Amino acid sequence: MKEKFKSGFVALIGRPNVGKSTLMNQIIGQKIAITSKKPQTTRNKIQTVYTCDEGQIVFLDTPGIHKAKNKLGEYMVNVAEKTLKEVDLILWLVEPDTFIGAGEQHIAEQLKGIDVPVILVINKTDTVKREEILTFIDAYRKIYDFNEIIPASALRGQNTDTVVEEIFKYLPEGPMYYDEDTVTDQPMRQIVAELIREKALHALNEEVPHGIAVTIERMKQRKNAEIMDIDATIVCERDSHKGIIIGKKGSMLKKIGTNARYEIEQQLEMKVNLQLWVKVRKDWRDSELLMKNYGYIE
Ligand code: GDP
Ligand code: MG
Ligand code: K
Repeated sequence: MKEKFKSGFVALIGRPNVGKSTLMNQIIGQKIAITSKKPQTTRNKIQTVYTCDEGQIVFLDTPGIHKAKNKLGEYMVNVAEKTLKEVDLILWLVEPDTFIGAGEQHIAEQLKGIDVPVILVINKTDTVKREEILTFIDAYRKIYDFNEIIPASALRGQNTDTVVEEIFKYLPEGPMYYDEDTVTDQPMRQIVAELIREKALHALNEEVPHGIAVTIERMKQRKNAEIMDIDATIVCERDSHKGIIIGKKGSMLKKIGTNARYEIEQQLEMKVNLQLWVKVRKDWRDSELLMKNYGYIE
């Protein structure tokens, strides 16, 4: 007899850059959450949905839990903390290391007050020696009584199927929250904006770190044609940043646009005509009003 359908919400937590988005993309098999070498790439709570015969997992890609430095930081911490209490399971990603920093200790302390199963994934095990992995497991065992500890490589897809299996072990019987074709509840516009932001972060150097946002002014398919016209604006904090983003004779903006267009075309499966603009909004990260405009506050 077939077992009952299981379902639930899983919060992905962990320090910026540990590979949360990569793991989610690997499991879902499609690029939704953007990834980059720079920390704090994911600003929004992105829901991705994994459905199979056994059930359905709704992932919440929570921004990193860290100390807030400004309004945007505060918002991200709040989202993360609230999410933890409402989910069916917490999936905590860490780097393979025996040194457990104050940040991890802080998370472990927080988890002790929450009555939700916690699975620890020690990610990036492709970067360490096999025999070292046990020492990392032992170190993490000491700070929290995890339900499971799984070494994995999100990048290489090693043990990511085990992660999925173990999650199902802890999920309750439940309904199908989303139909089986759904992989995200993020509107396509937002995915497009995030892809452009990702390409900008990749192309720009440290001089323009996280002070950029992307807004989509227009996204419209041409009548009777497989062509999408997109007008988007990269918003930055300083005139000097604007110069860097545009580059010599527009070369940087062109590079960002070309890379973004290529990937948007893959996502939308149609030709894309992308027009990029750059605008300066001073201190937008500290302004609640501007954050509302850019979709970071509901
Ligand atoms: P997030 O901030 O936690 O969402 O981290 P990302 O998913 O954006 O990943 C940050 C960086 O780590 C990217 O450059 C990824 O390619 C890289 N990364 C993620 N998972 C792995 C892994 O298993 N092994 C290695 N070597 N790199 C990884
Ligand atoms: Mg991320
Ligand atoms: K707990």
